[in-house]
This record gives sequence, structure tokens and C-alpha cells, in this order.
Amino acid sequence: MKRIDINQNWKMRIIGDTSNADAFIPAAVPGSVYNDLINAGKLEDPYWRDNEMGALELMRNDFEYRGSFDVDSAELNDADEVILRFNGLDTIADIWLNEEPLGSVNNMHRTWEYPVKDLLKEGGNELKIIFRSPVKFIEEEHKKDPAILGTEDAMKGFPKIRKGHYMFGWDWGPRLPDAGIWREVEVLAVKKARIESVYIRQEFTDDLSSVTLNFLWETGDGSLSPLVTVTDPDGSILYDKADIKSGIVINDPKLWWPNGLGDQPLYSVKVELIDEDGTLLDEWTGRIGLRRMEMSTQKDEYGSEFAHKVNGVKFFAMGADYIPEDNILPRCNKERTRELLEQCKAANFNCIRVWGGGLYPSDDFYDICDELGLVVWQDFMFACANYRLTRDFEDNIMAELRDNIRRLRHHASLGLWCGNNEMETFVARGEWGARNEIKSDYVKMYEYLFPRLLETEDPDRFYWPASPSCGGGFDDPDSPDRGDVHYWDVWHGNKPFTEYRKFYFRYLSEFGFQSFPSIKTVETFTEPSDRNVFSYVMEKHQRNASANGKIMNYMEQTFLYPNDLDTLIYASQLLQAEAIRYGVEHFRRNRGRCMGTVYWQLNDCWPVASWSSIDYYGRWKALHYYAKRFFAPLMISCEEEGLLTQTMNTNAEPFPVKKSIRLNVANETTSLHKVKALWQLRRNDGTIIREESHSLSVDPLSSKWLDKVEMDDAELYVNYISYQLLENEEVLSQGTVLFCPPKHFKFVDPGLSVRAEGDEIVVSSSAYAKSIEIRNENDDLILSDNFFDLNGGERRVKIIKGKPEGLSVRSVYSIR
Ligand code: BMA
Repeated sequence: MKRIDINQNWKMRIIGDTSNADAFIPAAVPGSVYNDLINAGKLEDPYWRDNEMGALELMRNDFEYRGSFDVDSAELNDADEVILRFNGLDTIADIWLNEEPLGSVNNMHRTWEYPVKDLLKEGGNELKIIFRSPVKFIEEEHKKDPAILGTEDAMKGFPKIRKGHYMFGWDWGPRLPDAGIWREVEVLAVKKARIESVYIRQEFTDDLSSVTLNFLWETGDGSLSPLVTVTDPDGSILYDKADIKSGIVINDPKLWWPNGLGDQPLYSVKVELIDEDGTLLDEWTGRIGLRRMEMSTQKDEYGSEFAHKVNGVKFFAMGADYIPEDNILPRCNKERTRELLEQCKAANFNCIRVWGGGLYPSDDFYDICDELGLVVWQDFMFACANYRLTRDFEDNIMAELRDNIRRLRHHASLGLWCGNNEMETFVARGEWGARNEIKSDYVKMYEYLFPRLLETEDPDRFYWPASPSCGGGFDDPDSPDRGDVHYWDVWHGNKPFTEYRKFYFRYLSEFGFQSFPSIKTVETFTEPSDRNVFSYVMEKHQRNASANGKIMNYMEQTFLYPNDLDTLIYASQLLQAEAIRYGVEHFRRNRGRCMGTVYWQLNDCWPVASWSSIDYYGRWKALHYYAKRFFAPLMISCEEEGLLTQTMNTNAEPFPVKKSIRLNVANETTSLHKVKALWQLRRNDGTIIREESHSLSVDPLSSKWLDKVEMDDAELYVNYISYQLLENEEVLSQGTVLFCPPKHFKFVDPGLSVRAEGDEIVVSSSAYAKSIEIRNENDDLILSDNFFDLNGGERRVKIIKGKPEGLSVRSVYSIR
């Protein structure tokens, strides 16, 4: 089969734009309306200040795309069938080829194919696609059926269109519902038959010493059966054009593991459809990882566990929720996705959740997850909305699911399918007016139709009806004792982050805390006069109601009042990082009962104040460095008792609660580690008052407590605890804790200094310094560590990316 990309010679216009005789402008395919207009100098960047408003208004128009292409007559004549394939159209559109109507489309998540042999001409062919206004479409649909509602953060009617929900606004996203040809367009010249799909099932022996690959395929011509070539990760060919029908056996398979548990060897598979006369008709290639991927929901003394299990090993999930990387989709590319996912690996992630209000990511995303060992929790694209399961809607979404399941099911990293984001719990509570018929549609979709489809399309993969859920049937979807949980009392519920310790969830698939992006990012969307967190423009770039005030409320409980924006941003990032650290350390200490912390959220789709740990421009917030430390395979943490919190403060003095510490070492590796755990009680100048050291061995995949130590001699605002974990004299993990909020701790001036030395940066301090940030004037640096504590002395960190020019440092001492 021959493939011809139709990505040249495209143009577009806004229908009804009479300002200009030839309103057509050059268009990129794949591309989008916003992208084309920006490139043509006809639209200012929608992310600048409040440009979003005008860009949204623009989407009340319809748009015309025209593309011309040639096909070789020999190719045409030779082909039995010619197919025009659209890999992604966004969203409501009508298509014409050479003035003949081809069809209408209504789902950006689907692929669309049309037989065109009879319509194609030998010379120039012309494609015309008219995209209807997505804004008007949802307005009209909403009027027809106003009972269908969803989150108020998005525009009314958004559940009625199969288009990334987030494009209509979210509590971190702008309302920029772009349109256009967002994935490749191609012509397929088919001779006799083509490979329509390949499914590879892995059947392991119990001891994993051998695996049989069973192939299922569709070619549209039953008389031919494909041949398969399998290449070992080392490059040697294991099977060369073998018969696909009987399955093939791989002995001593090189197993694929999540990051941190082992390697990610990938076998290449080529499936070829060869005609009787030896001509190659079509081929499919993919890389697979050999592993047994499961989810354990076994009953236990607390309820039922919820744990990923790969090759028989249950592991603690460490990761974050992924949202689409942009609202202007042509700005996404493989390099950017790779960069983002590599930074997940750099922060010791072993998993990532693709959240249901966005898009099914590109093949590149999964290829990279396969390589990096990131297990993907994949939601289907349904989130925070009620849906009405009409016949048309059902046909549309089932085709969407089939397309995406077939595209993705060979990936080693694909851990599970999940029906939707948060709808079981919302429907159960009658949220957004969910009445009985909505309830019944809910059950049909996520608990009948979807699992039924997976029984044939991907039977070996775990399916979970919703996130959060206990397994379906509105059976206490938010239970802390079974299934996964979204815990939002910290942040949305305004609870202090000490609250995390009251819970022992089985698997947290969402919990989060907001912060502002770095000042450099703020500068990309503001004028100097906007740079105050309560300004109109800063509030436009904060989509969670009055959350800039919420950040300030948490600020009051923790830090001194920061007197300028740059310090405020730094303090907000520390708040976020401390909150999530407080949670994750607690949950890792309780490994076994809890088996996962996936925080909300990894990334941003535009420059905004949000829960992300990496901002829109790829800049690491403090949280991402903290994540690298709290997700470290071997991690020491300290459960302090007697923390004086805001609510107890001042009236409660003299300090009534007994103080103590209890160290814990979490080991998420598969080997036993003989380590040394140390702690010191120190004065604010860093000098040691009292210390202890303990040798211990920590079993694989476990967490181990040390004995509790009373700390009543610790002077409240002046003394603090530092602790380290050592293996062969190397510090693997370390930290400090206070017994009071940092705002009341009597920090002394640490006299910080910083210098670059080769590929290292050296920081020194003369006293205790908390959350030291190394900053750089020009490049954004990525360092081996940052936002760390020092008990005085020197610390060296490696430069991973960027050139140090104009270095400076600050610590909590400078929040004043
Ligand atoms: C959860 C998510 C998102 C949302 C986030 C923060 O509800 O599923 O919908 O952005 O919390 O509020």
C-alpha cells in the first residue's frame, strides 16, 4: 500500500470575512485556525494579557480550508481502492473532494476514511473542508438539551461536542476552542488488501520464563495471512517472516519494567502482508515490551487494595496527572513531549495519568513512555460532565474508543483504561442535575458498553469504570478503603496540608496545590503594570475562581508576608511543594496500605497559575525538584509530632503538645538496602545539639520505621531537626523539619553565596537555610537538585541543562 501525505498547498479563510478580496491565507497541515492566523500576522498571541477574549470571539466564525494535491495516474490505476484518511479533524466539518461532497464529521478524537478512487483526477485534486463554529455549535446544542451540564469552568454545552473538553475552559485553562486539521491527512492506495489493525496478546508461562505472542489482525481480505518478523532489543532477528497464525514463542524474554524497577527492552515487530506473487501489499510496525501488566484489587484487612502489578511485582505508583500540552495544538511536537516526559523520569516518576478532559495523546507520547518506563493510566475522554446516550452519540463515542484502543493497545506502557474522570461520584450525588435517565446512561456507557468493547478490542488490559471509583455501581466511589481517590480537602476544601496525615488512601490519583509560575513566565503574558497577583490580567491567568486569594490564605498560615511579586511567587511555589511533600511522604511511609500518589498536575497548556509542577515553558517549579526527592527510590522522611499549626498558635502557648520524631525509610527498589539513618537536633545557626545514627536493612518494596524519639528539649522557634539517609557513605536522601510554621521560626541570615565550577554549582551558607533556590539570569537551568535545605556549609549540584550566567540564591530567610 502506498501512502501519500496531503500536507502541502493548503490555504484557509474566515468565511464571511469581506475585509479583504482574497481572504485566503497560507495554512499549515497539520495545523489550526489560530496557528494560521498568528503565522499570517492576523492574530496577536492569544496567551498575551487578555487576548483570549478576542480569540474566543473569532471562534464564532466558520472557516474554510482548501488543499490541492496530485496523484500519479499509475498509482491510481494500479490501486484497487484509494482511501482518503483524516487522522484528526477539529471538529464539526463538511468535506468535499473535487466539488463532490465526501462526508460530515463531528469528533476530533476519531479518524475518518473515505473511498475516493472514483473521485480522484489524474492532475490536480482539490479538497475543501468547512469547519463550523464550535462556539455556535455548543450554544445551539445546549439550547436543544439544557439539562446536559458539566463543570461551570467550561462553556455551557461543552459535553455535546466530541472535542477536548479543556478547549472550552477549565480551572487551569483558557477558553480557546481552536479548529482545523489537527492531525495528518493522507491518501492510501490499496492493492488487494491492507493491514487494518494488529493486536498482539502476550501469554506468559506462570514463571515468566516464556511468552507466546498471539496475533489478531484485520486485512479486509481473509485469503491472505500476514507474516511476522520479530527483532530482539539487541538487534538480532528472532523470527523472520514467520507464520502469524500459530503465534510465536519467545523463551527467556527480556522483561519490560516500569522506571526504577528494571530496564525497558523493546522488541520490534513487523507484520507484512505479502501477495502470492511475492509483492509486499502492506506492513505494520510497532515496538512491544514483554511484561505481565495487572492491577491488584485484592481484599485485605483495610478493604481492597489498588495496586499496579508488573511481572508479579506490586509497586507504589509515583507520578502526576497529564493534561494537553497546549490549547494551540500545532505548538505541540514530539521533541516537546519527549522533554516533558524525560523530566518525569528525572523526577523518579514510574507512572503518569492521562486525564479524561483532554485528548488521546499522539503515538509519540506512548513511544516515549514505553522507552522511559512510565506506566500510563489512560482515561477515556469524558470528564466532569453528564452525557446523554442517544443512538448517534453512542455510535460516535464507540467509534472513537475503537479507533484509539486499536491505535494504542500494543504499547508496553499502557497500564489501564479508565472510563471517565470524576463522573461516578458526581452522578451519584446528582451533580449538575443528574437525574435517573442520566444515571442510567452513565451505567450503560462506563459499566456496560465500554467494558464490552474492551472484551473484544483489548481483553488483557485492566478496565476501571471511573476515577475515582471503587469499581462501579455507585458503590461509595470516594471510599478511602477501596479503589482510587481524588482528595481535595486540602486546597478546594481550604484544609491545612497537615490534614493529609489523617488518611490512608489506597491510591491517590489526584490531589494538588496551586502556585504561580516563575516571574520569567509571568513576564511573557503581562505588562509591568499587570504584575500584581490581584490585577485583572493576573486574575485572567488564574482560572480557579478566587484562588490567588486562596494562595494568600495558605501563605498566611505558613510564611511571612512576601513584600514583592518575585518573592511571593517563590513563596507560593514552596507552599505547593511543601504541601505535596507532606502528603507523599506520609503515604509512602504507609506503603502497602497506600500504593500510589499521582499528584494533580504535571504540566500547563498555557502560562497560568495552577497546580502544575512544570509550567507552560517547561520551567520547573519548586514542586518538581521536591518530587524528585520525595519520589526517590530510597527516601528518608520524618514524621514529626507536636507541630504547632496556625489554628493552635499564640492562644495555645506555652506549647502544650509533646514533641517527637519518627524516621522512616521507604524502599521502592527490588533489592534489600543496608543503609544508615541519621538525625540531628540543631540550633537555627546549624550547630548540633544532639544526634543519633542507626544502621538498618530495608527490605525490597517496603517502608521501615525507626523508633520514635522524644524531642521535648527542642526549643520551639529556634531548634529544628535534620536527617539523612546514607548508603556506602553517600547521601541518598535528606531533609529537615521544624516544629512551627516557617514564618515564626527564628531564621538567621545564612549569608548564602553561589558560584559555578565546571559542570557544577556550589552553594554555601553560614547557618541553616531552608529551600534554597539557585536562580540564573539568562538560561533556565535544570539542576540535579534545587530548592534544598542546608545546615550550613557547602553543597554541590550538577548542571543538567543550561548555561550558568548571572547566578543568585535565596532561601526562606528572604521571604519577608
Ligand atoms: C480535578 C480534576 C480537574 C481539575 C482539578 C483541579 O477535579 O479532575 O477537573 O482541574 O481537579 O480542580
